[in-house]
Amino acid sequence: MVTVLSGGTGSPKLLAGANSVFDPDATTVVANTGDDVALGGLLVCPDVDTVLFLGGDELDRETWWGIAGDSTATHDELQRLASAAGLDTGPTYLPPEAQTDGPRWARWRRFAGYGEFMLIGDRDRAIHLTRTGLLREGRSLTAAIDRLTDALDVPWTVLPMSDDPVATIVETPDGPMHFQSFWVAHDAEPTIEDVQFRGTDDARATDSVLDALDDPVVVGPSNPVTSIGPMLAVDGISEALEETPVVAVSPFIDDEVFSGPAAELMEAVGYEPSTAGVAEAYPFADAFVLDGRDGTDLDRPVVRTDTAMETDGDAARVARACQEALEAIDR
Ligand code: FO1
Ligand code: CA
Repeated sequence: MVTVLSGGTGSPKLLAGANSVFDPDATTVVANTGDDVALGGLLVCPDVDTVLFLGGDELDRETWWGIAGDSTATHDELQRLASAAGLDTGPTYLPPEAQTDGPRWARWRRFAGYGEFMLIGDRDRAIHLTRTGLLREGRSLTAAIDRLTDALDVPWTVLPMSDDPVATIVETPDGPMHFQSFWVAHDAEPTIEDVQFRGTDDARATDSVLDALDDPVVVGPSNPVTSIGPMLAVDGISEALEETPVVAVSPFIDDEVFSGPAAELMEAVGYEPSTAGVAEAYPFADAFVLDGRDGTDLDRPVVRTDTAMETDGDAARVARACQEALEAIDR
């Protein structure tokens, strides 16, 4: 049994080749929901969905989000109508005080305005409609995602980190921005002053997540701040990670990041943007998988391999290194 903590790109890339190493029937993926966004009354869960589409063999592997070959007729028509009607196409992030009414699942991540600042494909939208319908009927996010996992024939168990709403907010000189606003609408350009996880005061890990964290854990090469950070801020998760063997794959080679804004985000919250900083951010990790070119000396066991993942074969190699590192952990 193994549990993989996953954000939107690094860990899904690892999962893409992991099935030859970790039996999918015995693999649970706990996905970040800090990036989730309520758009047009629908809950979009990007990191969960990347894992679902990957597992269901539907993922667009160019972007690592959305469904391959999806059409965009509804999105295009929404944009056309909004601008023809002279409506606000946003993104207009509602202030926190305006986020306490309405359904709890939408809290902290609701946007006003018509049109859509994120491109939602037609088949992708069917996922959001189904998920949101299940939530409106009163099911938990965990239960809704369980239905989608079945529908898409995903080989792993996929769990959201929490059933409670959490939103990653990036503080910038232009004010606080929801992560999707920062990432998609502002192209990750604003200076990052700080990162907050709104909602974590009241967010708890589900029993399913706590059960999954009884098994050995692999933290994929995700962004430690915005992919793994929200999980660590949810009550119960850090505590559970202290108690179980954990191996983490660094998303850096020394101080060179593989992709994305991890370096800027880590600096903003006070970590060195490097493998050493990742080790500091993960005090619960018992071993690390580092790239062969990474010269960082760590105080914990290290397995080195080529951690660049272009193909599923590369991912299988990194998964084998994770397994070797888990075996090296002295229990
Ligand atoms: N990323 C973009 O850069 N532009 C988009 O328009 C966009 C739409 C989108 C729709 C659904 C979805 O699940 C993901 C989407 N993403 C888009 C990716 C998303 O911003 C990222 O996957 C993450 O949240 C980072 O982990
Ligand atoms: Ca541990």
